[in-house]
Amino acid sequence: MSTRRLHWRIAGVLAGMAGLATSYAAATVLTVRASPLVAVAELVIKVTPGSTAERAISVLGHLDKPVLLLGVIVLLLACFAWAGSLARGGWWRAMVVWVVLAGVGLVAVMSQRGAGVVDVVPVVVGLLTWMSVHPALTDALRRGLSRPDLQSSERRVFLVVASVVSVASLGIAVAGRLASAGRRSVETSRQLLRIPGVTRHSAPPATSVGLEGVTPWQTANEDFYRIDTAISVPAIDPSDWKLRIHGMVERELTLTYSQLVARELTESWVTLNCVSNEVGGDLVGNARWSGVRLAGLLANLGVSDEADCILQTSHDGWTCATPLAALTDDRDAMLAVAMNGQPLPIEHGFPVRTVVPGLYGYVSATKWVVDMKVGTFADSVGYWTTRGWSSQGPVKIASRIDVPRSGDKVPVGEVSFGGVAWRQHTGIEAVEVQVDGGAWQRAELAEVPSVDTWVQWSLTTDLAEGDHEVRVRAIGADGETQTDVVRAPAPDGSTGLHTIQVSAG
Ligand SMILES: Nc1nc2c(c(=O)[nH]1)N[C@H]1C(S)=C(S)[C@@H](COP(=O)(O)O)O[C@H]1N2
Ligand SMILES: [Mo]
Repeated sequence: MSTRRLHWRIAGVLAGMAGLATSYAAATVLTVRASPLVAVAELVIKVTPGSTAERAISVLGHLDKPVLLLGVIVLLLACFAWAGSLARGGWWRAMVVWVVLAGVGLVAVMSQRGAGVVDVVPVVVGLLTWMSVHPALTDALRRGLSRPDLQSSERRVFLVVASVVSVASLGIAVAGRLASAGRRSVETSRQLLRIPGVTRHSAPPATSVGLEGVTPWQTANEDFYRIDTAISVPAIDPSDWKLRIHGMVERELTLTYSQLVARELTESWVTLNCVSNEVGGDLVGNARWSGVRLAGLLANLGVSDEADCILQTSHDGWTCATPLAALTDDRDAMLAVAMNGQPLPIEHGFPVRTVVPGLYGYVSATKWVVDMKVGTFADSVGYWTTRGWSSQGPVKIASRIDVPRSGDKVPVGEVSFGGVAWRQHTGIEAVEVQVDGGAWQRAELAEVPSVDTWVQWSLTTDLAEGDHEVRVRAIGADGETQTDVVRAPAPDGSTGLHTIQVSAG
């Protein structure tokens, strides 16, 4: 191989490594996950047939993951070198390789459980690095293309650029690692944390209607929807956490984490949902929360009779105003410290968040909560309320068809439909299903431990051959029937009936 060819390959490899370094730094600073590279390795595991994976594990023992990661890296280096030599024939040839590699990375990160928009950022950062660093590296080489060999000045420029890129990549990777050291140490203390009184409970069997395809009644932490305005999630060590409760109270209270968890813990199943959820959407989840009831905490503070809300502030400056009544009545509004028997995941508010049954998250469920100011709605305005959302956010009655999926083909004859319905803190009395505008048929309901959770429903009905439209509606324990009037999520929650199309044949 001529030294020139080698130069082109080295340029590809260095550009590739630079992209890996910046995407690693972005991932470690912005997300709670490993870099896209690790996501690719995990994707390989996912798509490997079970028997092959088992054989690999039995041959390699516990080294299976490092070996796999190494394999991915070697393969990538080969791709980088290949992109480098392709660039000789025109810069766009290499671009195709970079874009395809980024596409693989994108598929990998999005196939991770609970992946969101932030997980895309490291992939984009890596791609932009490839697309900008690679031409910079090959600039000097390209000028020498028409001659049999590089001039010494071109060689020098290439070496300088290559060194700068190498050092900068290493520096960026190390800086990312240092910048995220705080969060990694918080994650370590989270994993070591044992909170007395927090128990692990799986869903009571009676909560399931036993129909495959219906969303599990209990949502696993990894599958729980996530909504927040944090670009980089706050990492707060429990030993640094404090909550100040002040405002229209006779006695202010500042609580440390150990003082909080030393109080009596309450555990309850609560379904949380987002006001942005569209009809039929999945921004809703049900977990068992452990925490300290706010009613008990507030009872000792001498809250003023004139107060009607609490303005909550999170560590990252997000705010919401919550009606005082919902925090002091008989419901289990709490400062939650655990979710499904585990200390709160960092992205769900570690170490402490608020959970209020019956209210949308945007007016109640403050993650990383650090401040509560007792006051009035007249002078307390939360983050979303200044952006066109209503100041009050009670959860609206809703229902959803999970199975079959819209567009599915189903057999002629008996077909089972199933899904979930919710009306937190009021409860669901009945769920009804309508086929092709016919009579409303009552579905069967599973059992629920309280009125604060969603309930699974199922209904088996006969379908004739052909296309059908199926709708669902819920009826609350207060007699309210879910409206078919279609309204968008803003300003206080969507309405309308979830409707699907199936074809029997
Ligand atoms: N600190 C903080 N807390 C927040 C938010 C936020 O942006 N920042 N979003 C709220 C909204 S709109 C919802 S729906 C819930 C979502 O909680 P989850 O991400 O644990 O599901 O958190 C609420 N708490
Ligand atoms: Mo939300």
